[in-house]
Amino acid sequence: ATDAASAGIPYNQHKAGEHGLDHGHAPPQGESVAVAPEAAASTLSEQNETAKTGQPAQAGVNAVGGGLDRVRVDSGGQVLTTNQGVPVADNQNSLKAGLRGPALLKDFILREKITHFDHERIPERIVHARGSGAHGYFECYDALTQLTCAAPFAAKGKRTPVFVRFSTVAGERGSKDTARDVRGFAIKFYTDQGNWDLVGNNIPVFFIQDAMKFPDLIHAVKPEPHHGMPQAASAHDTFWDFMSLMPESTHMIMWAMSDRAIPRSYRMMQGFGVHTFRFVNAEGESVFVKFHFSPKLGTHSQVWDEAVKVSGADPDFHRRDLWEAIDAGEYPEWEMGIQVFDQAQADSFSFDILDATKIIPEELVPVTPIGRLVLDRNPDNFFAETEQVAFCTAHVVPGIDFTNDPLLAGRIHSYVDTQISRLGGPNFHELPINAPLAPVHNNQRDGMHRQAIHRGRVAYEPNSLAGGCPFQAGAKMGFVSFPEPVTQDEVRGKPEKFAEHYNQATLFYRSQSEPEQQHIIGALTFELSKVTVPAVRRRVVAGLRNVDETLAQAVADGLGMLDLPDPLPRAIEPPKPEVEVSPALSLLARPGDGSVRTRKVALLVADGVDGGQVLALAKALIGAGVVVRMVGPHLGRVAGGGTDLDADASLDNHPSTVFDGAIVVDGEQAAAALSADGRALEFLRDTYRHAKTLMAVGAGAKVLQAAGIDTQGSVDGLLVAKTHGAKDADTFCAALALHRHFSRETNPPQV
Ligand code: HDD
Repeated sequence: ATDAASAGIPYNQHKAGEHGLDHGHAPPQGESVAVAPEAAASTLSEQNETAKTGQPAQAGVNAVGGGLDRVRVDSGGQVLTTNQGVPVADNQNSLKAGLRGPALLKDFILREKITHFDHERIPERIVHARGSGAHGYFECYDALTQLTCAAPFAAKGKRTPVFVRFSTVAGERGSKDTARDVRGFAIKFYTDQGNWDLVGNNIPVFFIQDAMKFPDLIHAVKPEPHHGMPQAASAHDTFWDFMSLMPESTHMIMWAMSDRAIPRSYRMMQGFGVHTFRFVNAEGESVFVKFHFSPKLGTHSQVWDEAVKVSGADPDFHRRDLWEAIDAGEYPEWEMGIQVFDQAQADSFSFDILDATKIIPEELVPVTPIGRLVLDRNPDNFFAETEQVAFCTAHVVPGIDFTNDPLLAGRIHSYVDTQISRLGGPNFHELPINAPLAPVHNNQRDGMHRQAIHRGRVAYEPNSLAGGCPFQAGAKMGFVSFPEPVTQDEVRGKPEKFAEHYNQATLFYRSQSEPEQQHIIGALTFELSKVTVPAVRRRVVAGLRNVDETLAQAVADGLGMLDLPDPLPRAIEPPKPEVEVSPALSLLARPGDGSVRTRKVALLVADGVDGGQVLALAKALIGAGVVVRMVGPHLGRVAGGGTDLDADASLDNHPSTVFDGAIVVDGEQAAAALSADGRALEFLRDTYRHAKTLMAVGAGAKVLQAAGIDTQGSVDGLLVAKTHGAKDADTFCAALALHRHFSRETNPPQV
């Protein structure tokens, strides 16, 4: 070997061949190759997507980018090095005593590489482990200085950079996106007065009233400890056992069993701060405030059967959806709104505003729009940003303050605490994604992984040796807690109004549309059907009787219960609720802006399809902002009667569940081929069953018929045209904009 080396011959002449070095596929040694920026930045599918929605991604336009630039690493044109910056000559082979001899301990290059790899993983979040994030900004509509001195609301048009992370709660880091679960909606505002974290959910209430019960709640919903099942699911005994014994969870259960818990997209769900917070203005005056975020695209959900199937077809469904939309320049946007009320109003409500299991109906306190939240940049690196971002409810800024909500109190402790073990020490605020844009000056020192290099010999205050710096900001500039008077005895207990658990569960259920109510019944029936202990099922149904008798009866019927259990005893006589029905609680209240942008549509193709028709439809749909895929029996060329097509998805790799609608165009031969293909039939059946828009042109209708779909009658969202017309795409888009056609649903499904 030594001879070969000195003669300039590679140690293993065949190794290079394996790596393709002699096929011209690999970059030359010792140099870099220029990579086009698009190729470096995007995956093929993203480029494809971008091309399809017709808008290029805007690169790097984000204010937080400035702060992060300092730590961004771009290896283009750079030589490979160790962590000490030593250039590495050979990244293929470890150092050995002879080609077939033992590896050497002194191979610091191998050891550094393996050691680092061995420690790549950090503990996942104890809850909300699975999530996806993006950068953006909040833009204030008008100054809110009369209500708050918080920096984001200081001036009309003011923009504050944000990082937002969406998540599921129960599943582990690698679990599916489409589990039935609450979604986290956590926003880090990098304000010029420091970071404000609003750590909310897509549901405005919570399961429990007091942080004391949080570990119990999470232990009940997480996989059962003896066998570690089920993953990312609440449909199991321990969850429902706990729920049935905690009547305060009833309201939240209604939301969690509704379509809210299976959103179509993170971009199509609401966000809520959940707790009552305080706004405090420069004069020290305070009002109560609840935070709301409403998506511009409207609130839309999946149906359960679809969510189950998507979890197999694309476990990253929501992550991909968010990434691709932002990458395509289709920036998701929410309108931020507030409910503002004072102490006198709070005292007058039949419920307690410190109780996180209660909403304040919009009929009592309307939501006032105050700005917009826009996400316009994907992270550069998932781990560095989305995984390491640390949201803490304790992070508030002057102008925002807490209330005495006992759930919030526990949270103020928990989030900072959890980051210390998750991110390895108390300096997690120095990680670039967590570092405020506002300067940080204090006398906290040292700890694991300290980045800042503090100068001088003074690390205490008061001091004279450093001129008294850093000095106290004082009440004019600094954070001052709202001086809420406290006069009572220390007790463990709850206020009286906390004992009423059913009024708002009833309000929620009765405010849903008929299909939404059916979905809640279906979800409860499904979840409880997975519960193996009959007494637990009965106890849940007993609780439901306090919500709505027809709901309880329908669930009992679905579970094959012969008789209804007695209703659970109530702790107090329910007060008369202020509001009996609140239309705002239905998802249908927010249909969105009527646009079909970023909706995904499949054009089913096979040899013999009318290629000209496919292209005309595709062009018109893309023009409307739809993301179009040609789905064939296989990828690649499809004979299209003079206009050949290039199928960019297959019936195997893109089942119907990843689309919002489907079209089968004309072409006898193609229709025959698709009618004989079980995958195509399943595709259409699922599209129909999941209440999505479905169109057939000419012979395409035969494929629908072969799938058992009646094309004769008039069915919502089922469009059948004898011949292709110029208006087809418009008709399809009008139906697509409605998202779903629930009038088609039957129990059990007929298709
Ligand atoms: Fe929590 C994470 C939302 C109650 C303790 N929570 C976490 C995240 C969200 C929420 C969105 C993920 C943040 C991210 O993306 O990194 N949590 C809520 C909401 C609650 C709530 C809306 C009720 C209104 N949480 C709650 C309580 C406690 C916690 C009562 C404990 C007493 N939550 C945590 C935590 C987590 C967390 C253990 C896990 C990872 C993390 O904080 O950073 O501290």
